[in-house]
Amino acid sequence: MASTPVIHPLQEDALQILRATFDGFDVNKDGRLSTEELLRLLASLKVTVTNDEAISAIKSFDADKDGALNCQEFLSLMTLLKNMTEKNTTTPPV
Ligand SMILES: [Ca+2]
Ligand SMILES: [Ca+2]
Repeated sequence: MASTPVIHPLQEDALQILRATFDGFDVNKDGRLSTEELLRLLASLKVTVTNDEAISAIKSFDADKDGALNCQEFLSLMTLLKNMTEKNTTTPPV
């Protein structure tokens, strides 16, 4: 109902945003993000990765081994990225 900031990992709202982002950056509309498309998407999120890092990220999440990320694979990647970002801002238990 009320629009709250995204504080929980991947609520339905966040999923919808990510799906829309995926669509927006899938330039050739083949339903997959190539390395180049992923690089542009991450850059728009202010996540700077090298070409090599993008390739290895795709490899790690490429469940069906087609060399690109489909929407489901992309969501897995973004969940991990989000968790990493959140860990950075959380005080680790001593
Ligand atoms: Ca594509
Ligand atoms: Ca794939």
